[in-house]
Amino acid sequence: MQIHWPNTHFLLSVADTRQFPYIELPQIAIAGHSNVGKSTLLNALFDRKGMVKTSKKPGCTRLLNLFEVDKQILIVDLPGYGYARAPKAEKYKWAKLIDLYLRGNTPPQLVLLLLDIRHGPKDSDLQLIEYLNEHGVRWFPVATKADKLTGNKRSKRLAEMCDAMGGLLKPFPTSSSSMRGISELRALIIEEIENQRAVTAVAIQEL
Ligand SMILES: Nc1nc2c(ncn2[C@@H]2O[C@H](COP(=O)(O)OP(=O)(O)OP(=O)(O)O)[C@@H](O)[C@H]2O)c(=O)[nH]1
Ligand SMILES: [Mg+2]
Repeated sequence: MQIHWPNTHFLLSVADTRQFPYIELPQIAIAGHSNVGKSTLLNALFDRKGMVKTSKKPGCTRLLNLFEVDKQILIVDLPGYGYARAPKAEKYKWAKLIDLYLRGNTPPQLVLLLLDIRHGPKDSDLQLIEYLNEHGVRWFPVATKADKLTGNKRSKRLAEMCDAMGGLLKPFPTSSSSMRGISELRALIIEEIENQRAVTAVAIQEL
């Protein structure tokens, strides 16, 4: 079944978590290294080319960008980390913003961790995974730019990436160029939200 999200709107950009609005919607955050393809993947998910600003130069997204999908989901595009040429003060500011957001009053239900299929997880990705595990934030790996590898190489790389991240979660391959895996990723997000809703309903019944 093809899932589409025709009613997607950009809500606002937030430079400081204190500006984060109170919105009672399940929230999915998109995290990853600078230039991994976060904004491009969002445009593919939303099926709207220019909605999220993309760039050939790394370090383009420096704010939390909020999008509302079908009045059902809040998607937060996080600033990319690990851009080697960024000034130290800037890197610190990004890390602080992500930290305050993930541990704040409005944490996401799931973080989609995007990894370039050509490079696999870098140290900065592994650090984020450790941070998410320590703080009990659910995450799921998504491999981007799957069009850059073919057949066997792609499967082998996905298995290697899985091993490098502890062997439990196999990255979900996507390509914003060929649209491979995009509809399936929408389905995965919806399934995650429905499962979480069911868990919450049971927990409320048991109170
Ligand atoms: N071949 C290919 N290129 C892609 C794909 N997704 C993104 N790119 C390219 O990768 C570059 C970076 O994409 P962005 O979406 O701006 O990356 P980002 O992760 O949002 O980067 P920051 O905002 O700097 O953190 C651009 O040149 C994109 O065209 C893909 O699926 N396949
Ligand atoms: Mg971006």
